[in-house]
Parts: sequence; structure tokens; C-alpha cells
Amino acid sequence: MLKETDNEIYNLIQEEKDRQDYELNMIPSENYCSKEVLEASGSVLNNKYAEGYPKKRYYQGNRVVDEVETIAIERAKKLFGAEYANVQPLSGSGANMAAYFALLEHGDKIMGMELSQGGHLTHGSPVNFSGKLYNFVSYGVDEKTGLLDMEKVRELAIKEKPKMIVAGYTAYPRTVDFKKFSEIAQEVGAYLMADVSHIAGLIVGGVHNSPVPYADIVTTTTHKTLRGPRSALILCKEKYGKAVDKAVFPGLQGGPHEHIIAAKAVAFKEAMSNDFKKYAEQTIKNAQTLAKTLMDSGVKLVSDGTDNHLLLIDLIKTEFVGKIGVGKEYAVALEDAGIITNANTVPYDPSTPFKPSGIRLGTPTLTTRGFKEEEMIKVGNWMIEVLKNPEDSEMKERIRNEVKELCKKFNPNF
Ligand code: DSN
Repeated sequence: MLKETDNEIYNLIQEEKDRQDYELNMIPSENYCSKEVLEASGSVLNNKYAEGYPKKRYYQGNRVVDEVETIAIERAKKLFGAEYANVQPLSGSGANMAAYFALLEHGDKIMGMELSQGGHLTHGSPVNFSGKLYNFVSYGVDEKTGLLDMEKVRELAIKEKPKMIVAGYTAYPRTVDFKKFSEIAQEVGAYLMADVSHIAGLIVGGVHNSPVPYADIVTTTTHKTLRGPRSALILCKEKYGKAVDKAVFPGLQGGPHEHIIAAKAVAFKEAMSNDFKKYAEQTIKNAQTLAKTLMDSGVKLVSDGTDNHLLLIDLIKTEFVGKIGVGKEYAVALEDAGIITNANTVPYDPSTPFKPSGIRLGTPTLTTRGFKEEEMIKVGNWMIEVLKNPEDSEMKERIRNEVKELCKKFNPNF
């Protein structure tokens, strides 16, 4: 229909589909959701207003969406083994805001990871609501190892006595010890919030430990490794359920997006399958194969490897680059060759977030399209060629064509 009525947008959607088909999409926070998830998110449920919660709505006509939302809640609880779920948050930032609103007062002290070391805007950045409304103190990673030093985290918690500690990151390639975080939080009388947006799919796939038994509240987006629609979810202990619900609606949002809630329910069911477990395992194997390929050729990765789906290249410490603030230039060179990544700060980056010195990339999307170790070695070797000669247009064009040929063999199955 769209083709007939709005050719302009139809063509752009096709163009983006081609881009997703024929480029290596390696931004670690992206994924390809299933056709079924897309079907639910493009359904007539889009048309319904449903302010409130199942059986407690402000409008009539909710008998169908009540069932949809109840199924989504039950599936979320089962998938994560959680006591309580709110499936209405529209995005990760909103979910985090609601989590703070539910448990804290404005001005309370929170401890979160420094954004430039792998945190998130909503973990206390001064330009974000979190840094403006709450009194954040930041922790980081060890400068030498790139790893979280849990003893330093503990010392800071004892010194600062925050009301909440936030664990969960956007650029940390290693396993997070949620049990240890909960011990520290208990020692200082703080709530523990886990933001597992990046690793939710790895957790439910059984390849990363879960914060659910340990954290008071867990937030996550649903479109990253979890492979659902672009949205979010809050899980918590039963005792915080009412406060979380009130914080989401009417505290923060109006009508929930029931079409997206349906799509989340579909994704949660998919994530319960054995195939999804294999997917989560392969995502890590692929990341580790890529890490080894890159490191064997002299690329410096923060923390010298990965335990999860993402890699962070330090271009300053990569000898054949050895420059500060060139992440963007190298990400553009990779894009010229059909390899899509993002420029990112590295821990203790001497440059600025506008000119960061690293490149962040990951394997969720390539693994969804069926790439295994053999393909990851190819990808790594292409990346090395580009990183060594970022201005060689002929070489980049050749790689772009080779990428396209490889992509043809691994259809994302939209
Ligand atoms: N934008 C997300 C990411 O790329 O990690 C975090 O919100």
C-alpha cells in the first residue's frame, strides 16, 4: 500500500532494508528482530489508547489489549525469573527515569559508571536529567586493565553512602559480577539497580549471570541482544511493584504502546527457545573470535578481549594507528568498506566525546544473520586492512563488494 500512497517513504524504507541486508551492521546495541516481532509492532494494536494497567484502564474497549499486556507481563516474569514486571516503558532512558522515581527522592545520591568509561547518559551525565535531578558520584574501570575493580567500587560506596548503586553498561566488554554488587549495596544500605540493556539477551540465553536474584530493580531495553522491538522493560521485587507502576504511569508516561507491548510478548516467547540459547552462545563465540583475530594483528582492545557481545578498540594503544581522537575518522573509513561501527570514548580518553579515541562494535546482528567463527575471521581481516590503510579508496571499495557477496549468503530474513 505504502508504495502506492507514499512512494518517497516507501523507497527510503527499501533503501534502508538494502543497507541492512548488504552491510555488516556491528553496532553492539542493534539487532535484527524477527518478522513476527515486526508484524506485531505494525499491527492494529497501534490504534488503541490504554492509559492505566490491565483491568484498571481509564478508557473502554481494552478487553483485547488487557490480554496482550497480561501475556507480555507473564512472559517477561517467566523469561527473567522475576517477581514483578512492568512492560510499558517506551525506551531505556524512560525506564531508568521511572526506576529512580520509584525508589528515590530528587537530590538523592546515586553511584553509577562514568559515561566516558562505559556508563550511560542516564547513569548521571551532567547534561542528562539523571545528573540534574540526582546527586551522582561516578566510578570507573582500572586504567591499566580496563576492568571494574570491585574493591574500589566498595571503597567508594563506603565513602559516599549512596542511596542507590547502578550496575550495567554500554561499553564494558566483560562479565559484570551482580552478586558482588549486591553485597556492596547491602553493606552500605543502598538499593541495587541493574541496567542490563546491552546484555539482556545473554542473560536469558544463559551465558551471563543474571542480576534478577540480587538487584532491587532491573531495567533493560528490548531491542539489543534480546532481539525484540525498540522499547524497554522494568523488573523488580514484588514489594516495589506498585511504586514502579505509579512511576511509569501516571508518573512519567501517558498511553502505553500496546502494539509494541505485543511485539515484546512475541520476542519474550522467542527468547525462551533453545534456538535463542544457541544464538546467545554463538554471539559470544563470534565476539571472541573477532577479538582474537584483531588482537593477533596488533589491535589493542580495552581489557584485552571480551566476555560478551562487544569489543572496544583503543586506537591510541593500537600501535599501527597510535593517534588520539580519531575514532570517528576510522569509523567512517570502516563504513566506506561496508562495516558499520561507532566511534566511542575509551576509558581515560584524553580526547572528548565529540572526538573519541575508540571504536565500539559487536556481534549481535551478524550472529542473527547466521555468521559463525569462519565469517568472523573474514570480518576481522577486512577490518585490519581498513584500520591499517584508512585512506585507500580502492581497497575499501573492494572490501565493500566482498562484504556484499558474503551478506548475500546470510540473508537476515526480514
Ligand atoms: N544508545 C545505546 C547504545 O548504543 O549503547 C545506549 O542507550
